[in-house]
Amino acid sequence: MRRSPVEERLRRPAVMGILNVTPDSFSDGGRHLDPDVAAAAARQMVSDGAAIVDVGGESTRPGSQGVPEEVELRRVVPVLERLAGEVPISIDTSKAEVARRALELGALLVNDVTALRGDPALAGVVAGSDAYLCLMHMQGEPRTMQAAPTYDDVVSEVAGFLEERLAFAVSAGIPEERICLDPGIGFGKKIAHNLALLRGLESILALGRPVLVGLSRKSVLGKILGDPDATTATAAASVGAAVAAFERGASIFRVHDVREHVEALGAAAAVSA
Ligand code: HH2
Repeated sequence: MRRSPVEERLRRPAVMGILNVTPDSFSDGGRHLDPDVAAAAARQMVSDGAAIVDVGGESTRPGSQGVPEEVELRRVVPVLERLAGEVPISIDTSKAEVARRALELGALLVNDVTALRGDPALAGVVAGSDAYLCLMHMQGEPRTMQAAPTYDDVVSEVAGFLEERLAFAVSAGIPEERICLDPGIGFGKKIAHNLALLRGLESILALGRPVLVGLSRKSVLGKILGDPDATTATAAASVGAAVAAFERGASIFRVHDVREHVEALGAAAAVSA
């Protein structure tokens, strides 16, 4: 099958619901460890208006260590089996084998926070399928990324990185029209870096691909609102930031609170139409 471009399948603004099947994710860790509970949560997200549900079996929160492939598979496969053919799925993984199993079970999109740098076999798995791909920017790795993020010019460095990873993915045989790009909010970035990237989203959009943003409940939003020790943020703060990103051109919004984002982005889209 020849898949339509990302922007046709995930029309702007598209909401991607977050389903972490992990004990330790920063916001919803431990809530979806029972596969039946996880599958029910995914179905609810779709009925709340999510265009796709991003299933992940490994936390990438600051300080996290990563988990072996068998653990990630054990967490996500039972959920994917329950949702196969029913709920549009994105698999949040950087491991080729996890992506391969998820695609076999009908996943539409591979969301790789390492932008094809984590597992050398992943590009081939995506190229050999008709999946969509999200390439995200991260400075460093989750274990250490928030220790001392530094940039000379964060916007041009992130845009340059994404341009290079896009070219790499295309050279590996993944059609450009199936790829979306993500500045990686909170991944090796201080508050000012995250804000600069959102204000400068135009430079990433100039690469010609739809932009996905993950702002939902991230500590940067809690910090902006005055709590220097925040580790998370409210749905209201998340929605406000998502609408601002939408107005700057973002297309896909990775969120925990699906209904709130669907309504807010729907209203924002109607106003700006
Ligand atoms: N953020 C997280 C995980 N995956 N993928 C993309 N493309 N963009 C993001 O911003 C992004 C992502 C981190 O959030 P979460 O999944 O809620 O937490 P954890 O990594 O602790 O599981």
